[in-house]
Amino acid sequence: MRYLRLLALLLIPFFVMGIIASTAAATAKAQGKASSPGQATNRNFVTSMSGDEETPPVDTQARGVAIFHLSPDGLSMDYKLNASNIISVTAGHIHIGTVGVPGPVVVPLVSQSACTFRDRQVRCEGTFTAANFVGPLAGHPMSDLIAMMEEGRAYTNVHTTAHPGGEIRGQLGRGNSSAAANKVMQMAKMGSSTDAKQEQQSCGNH
Ligand SMILES: [Cu+2]
Repeated sequence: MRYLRLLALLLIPFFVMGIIASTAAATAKAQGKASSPGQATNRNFVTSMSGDEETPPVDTQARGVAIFHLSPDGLSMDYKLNASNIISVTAGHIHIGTVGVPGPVVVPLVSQSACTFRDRQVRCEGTFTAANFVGPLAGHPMSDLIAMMEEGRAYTNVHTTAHPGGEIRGQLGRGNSSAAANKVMQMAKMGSSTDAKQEQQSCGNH
């Protein structure tokens, strides 16, 4: 329960964005049906990060969440990344790699301009496009990243001075997204009844 409470605290700032995102996603979904059936249907990606998912696993109390929302035109991605119980954060990324497999960095998420660092916490917020892709994704379109995120071939992580290879990690993917999204919804129920109602409605659309 302590972990859940911590997660709830981490997640509360995401709810507003989540509601906007789910509304936008529902709208886009409705529009997408009529116009372009080949369009990606997943517009929201959520993952929770812990030391257990790192390779090799890291024994740490640090936890984090990352939420991504694809723009209606499919070209840019808004994200939020929060982590707590963490010190000396050096970097945070989207990497390519399936569960249990480390892989190359493709999108940097943590920077001085995108993040605020304080009191064992880091909070980041930003937007990226395909122009920000690095490593093996450089020069590729956003749709390639979406495919990787949907197919469980991408993860987020946060690096620290103590764990340069990554202290916490969370796999992105359909299974993980819905598991994490369910957690978000549970937190929403605990945190605010209004938020919970809206979250539940949007969850019913999936
Ligand atoms: Cu990384």
